[in-house]
Amino acid sequence: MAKLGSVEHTEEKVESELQPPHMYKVVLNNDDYTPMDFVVEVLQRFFEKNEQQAVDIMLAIHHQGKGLCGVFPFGIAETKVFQVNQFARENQHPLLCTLEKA
Ligand code: TYC
Repeated sequence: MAKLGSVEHTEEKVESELQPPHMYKVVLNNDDYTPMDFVVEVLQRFFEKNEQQAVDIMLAIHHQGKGLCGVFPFGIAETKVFQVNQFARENQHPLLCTLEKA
């Protein structure tokens, strides 16, 4: 039995210790105003894409409405969303980055 404040470990572990972390998709959404070059820069700067990958993802978003940037544990996904939306606002673009459960 796990006791509060103890380091005791038995086979009766809490579920969170046994399961892999829940993963979240970080998604970019299309809009009519954000320049294509800016979206390509975001994909390279925040999602470690090379230029060809970034252009391909940007065009997929432009034609299909949204696109996958990466899949991360919640804390990392949340931070990426915050940083991308902050970077877009700082540059006066309406680009919207969102989270979806994977
Ligand atoms: N649709 C935008 C344009 O024509 C380009 C764009 C692509 C915007 C992807 C957002 O997530 C986006 N300038």
